[in-house]
Amino acid sequence: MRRALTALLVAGLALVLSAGPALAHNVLVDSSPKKDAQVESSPTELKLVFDQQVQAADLVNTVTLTGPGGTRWATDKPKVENNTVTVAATPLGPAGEYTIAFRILSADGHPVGDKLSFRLTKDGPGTPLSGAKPADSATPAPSGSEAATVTAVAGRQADSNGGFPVWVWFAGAAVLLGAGVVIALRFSRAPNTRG
Ligand SMILES: [Cu+2]
Repeated sequence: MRRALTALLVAGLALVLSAGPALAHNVLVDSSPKKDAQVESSPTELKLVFDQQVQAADLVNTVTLTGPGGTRWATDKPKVENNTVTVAATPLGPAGEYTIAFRILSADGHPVGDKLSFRLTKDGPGTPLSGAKPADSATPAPSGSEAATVTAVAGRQADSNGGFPVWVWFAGAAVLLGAGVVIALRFSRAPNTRG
């Protein structure tokens, strides 16, 4: 019985430890355009490279592009390949700062989001998404608030769909381990009480 108890403890420990490496969030390690890069012409695709595999999750994975004055620029659905997320982009417009905002499903099952900017140094031929208006104009920007709502909704979805929080793993492991110990003790004591 002591052997069984030991095996159980080892199994429980292994469960907790094996979950360990996967608990780290993905971190952005490279991109194209690079962070704070100056580009003369519009990139045809935006690329984000992470330190770990990105999970293919259409509901969570989003990449948006915001241009000068808060204009929104069309980006395609993100494509996930191992550690890399790419999105096709339309030609950009006025020179200025463009910000890539992303949200991806991390290897550990958590949504991870961040943003980075690059600078377009020459005007491009593109136009922003139809209906998009500068967010800093005097009139409220419907596209901006819509986008904010979409992001908030996506965030909420991501929170509810984004895998188990860390504490669930630990709580689950603790409960399993505790139940196992109780059962093991009960079995190991049974012969003594009878005899
Ligand atoms: Cu996490």
